[in-house]
Amino acid sequence: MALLIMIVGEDPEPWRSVLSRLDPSLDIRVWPQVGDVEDIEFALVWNHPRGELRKYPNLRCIASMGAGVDHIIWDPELPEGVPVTRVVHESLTRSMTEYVIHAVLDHSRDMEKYRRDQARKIWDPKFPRPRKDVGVGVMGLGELGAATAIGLVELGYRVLGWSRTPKEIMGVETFWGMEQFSHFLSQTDILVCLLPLTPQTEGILNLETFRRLRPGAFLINVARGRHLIEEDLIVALDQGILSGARLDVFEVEPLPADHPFWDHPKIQITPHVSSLTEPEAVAPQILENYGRVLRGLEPVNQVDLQRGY
Ligand code: NDP
Ligand code: OXD
Repeated sequence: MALLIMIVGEDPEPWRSVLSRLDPSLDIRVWPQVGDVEDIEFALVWNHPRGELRKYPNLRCIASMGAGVDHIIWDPELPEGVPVTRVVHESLTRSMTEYVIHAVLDHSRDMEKYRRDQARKIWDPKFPRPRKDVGVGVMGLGELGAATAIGLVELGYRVLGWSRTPKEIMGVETFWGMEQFSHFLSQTDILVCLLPLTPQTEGILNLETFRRLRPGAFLINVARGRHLIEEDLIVALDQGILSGARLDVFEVEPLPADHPFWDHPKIQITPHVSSLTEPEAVAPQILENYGRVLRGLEPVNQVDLQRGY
C-alpha cells in the first residue's frame, strides 16, 4: 500500500518531505515514478492529467491539495465510487480573508486613485465613502466566504452574502438561489466571488451579472478563472459598468504573456496567491485521512460528487 503524490505545475517535493518526516514508515511515490500501480491506495493530487487516476485499480481516496476540487471532478474519466476530499484549514481561511479584506480596503479607500495621483504628482485628498454605505457582496458562504463576510462585517461594511441554500450569519444580509441573485447584486458595490466551480457557477461573472450591480462596481475574483467570462469583463470595464477588478485566478494559468488583462489599466493581477496551501500545516489532515482509509473509515472533508463541491 502506498500514497501517491501527483502534483502537476507545482513542486511536489515539500509535500514528500513533510509527509515522510511526519511518518517515516510511509511508502510514498511521486508521480510519474509510480512503480506498481496496484500499490496505490491514496492519491494527493493537483491538476492531474485527465484519465490518469483510472490507472490505479486499488485507489480508495483522491485528496485535493487545495480547497477546490474542480481540477479533480471535471475529469471526465474520474474513477467511479472513489471518495474525493478537499482541504479545510484555518490557515487557508485566514489567508483568504486577509487577501479579500486587503482588496476591499484598497478599493474603498481609493488607493488606486492615489497611486495614479502619485504618478502625476497630484495632491488631491478625498473623503472615502462611509463603510456602512459600501455594499460588499460575497458569492459563496462556505468555509472561505462565510469567514470573509464576517471579517468585512467587523470592519463596518454593509455585507451581503449569496449561497445556494439559506444561511444565517450575524451581521450579513443573506440571499440564496437564482431567484434572489438579482436582488443581491442590485445592492452590491464590491462583488467578491468565492464560489466553487460547478456547471451552475461556470461563467456566472458575465455582462448580465455586471449590469445588475450598482453602477461602477468593483469585482474581486478569488475563486476560479472559469467563473468569469473574460471578454465580458473587458467590455464592462471599458463601458464603465465596472470601475475595476482584482483577479487572482484565470482561465489559463499562468496567465499568458499576451493576455489583454496584463496591460488593462483597471485590472490588478495576482498569481493565484490569495490562499496558498501550506504543506506543513495541511499534511497532518492528509495523513489522518490516509490512516482512516486504511482502517476502512470514511475520510473527512469529503465532497459531494453530485453537487460538485
Ligand atoms: P465551500 O464548499 O465551503 O463553499 C462553497 C459555497 O458556495 C457554499 O456556500 C455554497 O452554497 C456556495 N455555492 C455553491 N454552488 C452555488 C450556486 N450554484 N449558487 C449559489 N451558491 C453556491 O468552498 P470554500 O469556501 O472552501 O471554497 C470556495 C472556492 O474558493 C473553492 O472551490 C476554490 O475554487 C476557491 N479557492 C481559491 C483559492 C485561491 O487561492 N484563489 C484558495 C482556496 C479556494 P451552500 O452553502 O448553500 O451549499
Ligand atoms: C485551492 C486553491 O483550491 O489554491 O485551494 O485554489
